[in-house]
Amino acid sequence: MDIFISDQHQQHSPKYEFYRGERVPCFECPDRLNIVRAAIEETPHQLKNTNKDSRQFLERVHNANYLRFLETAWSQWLAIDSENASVQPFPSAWPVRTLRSDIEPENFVAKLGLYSMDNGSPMVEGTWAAAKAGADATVSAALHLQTLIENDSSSGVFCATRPPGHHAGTDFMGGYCFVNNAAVAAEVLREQGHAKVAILDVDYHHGNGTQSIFYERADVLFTSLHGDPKTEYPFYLGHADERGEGDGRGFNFNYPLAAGSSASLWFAALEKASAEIKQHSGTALVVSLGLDTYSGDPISNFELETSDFKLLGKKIKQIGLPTLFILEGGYATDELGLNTVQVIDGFEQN
Ligand code: OKP
Ligand code: ZN
Repeated sequence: MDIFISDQHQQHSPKYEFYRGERVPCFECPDRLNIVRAAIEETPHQLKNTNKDSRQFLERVHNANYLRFLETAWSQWLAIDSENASVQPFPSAWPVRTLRSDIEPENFVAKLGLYSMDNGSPMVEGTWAAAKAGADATVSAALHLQTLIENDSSSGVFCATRPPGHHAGTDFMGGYCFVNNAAVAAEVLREQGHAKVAILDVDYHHGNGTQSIFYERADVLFTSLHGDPKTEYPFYLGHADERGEGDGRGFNFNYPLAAGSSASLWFAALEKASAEIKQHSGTALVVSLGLDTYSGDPISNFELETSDFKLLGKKIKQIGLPTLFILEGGYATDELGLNTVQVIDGFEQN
């Protein structure tokens, strides 16, 4: 399988996030992708160039005000005080019910709240460069998949990027995510002539951003297995009764599972999601591949073991569509490389 790894991800290296009331070292860290890269370099899989420009696709997925904010956030932060260079900004106020989100405030922290769903996306000077490079890698991978499809409809391509993307919506960041790479990938495949693209999100956390971006569209099917939002992040989306709206009605499928669910329950839900995808006559599949379903993940609570990731790759292959894997979460850093390679091997070994 050909592999794309974002080469600018290390520029996004925040020190802290908030966790259970404390400031702790970030779970979403550069070592994650360094370890994935090292594991892939031990395999015969080829590393490809990630240099396509994602701009036009980012503009389809995200609104202009939000993209402008992301691009200029760091200079706005420094403009408040040059000593902010060594400080991470965090939002502290949000325009929830009854408050107005139609006027962009001038205050930087107020803007940060307007464009965030939580305080969980720490930002540093290189965040935009890393997020943009991740989207560039995604576009490069999606276009490459298209060239492979012309020869072999069962092809797969893997794109390893960070920060992840699936919590980011049209005009907000959240949960470590700034730009929605899976949505960018789906838009590229649509433009390449796929009338219907399916997304399968297997990250532990519901892909609220991806769901919301396509919620009223019939051309992109969204399916997701995840920890039940009644107890698990992102809490406010991801329930089974969310089936899409307007043109998108019937094109959204959530399979929430109780925290602590076994691997066999998880694979049973995967069968259901796969059946929906097969029924929808899509011609390409984007997998939001979170590996935080691993039993050893420090912030998640499913029970998949390393060998289960090989089975996951095999099951995804059996869906029978050209497949683009996009890395999302996975915070058991030491095992992330091995678990990633298992998915790739499982997909290839059919
Ligand atoms: C991102 B992805 C917030 C701490 C909790 C939420 C987890 C984000 C997971 N201050 N963070 O889906 O793996
Ligand atoms: Zn996750």
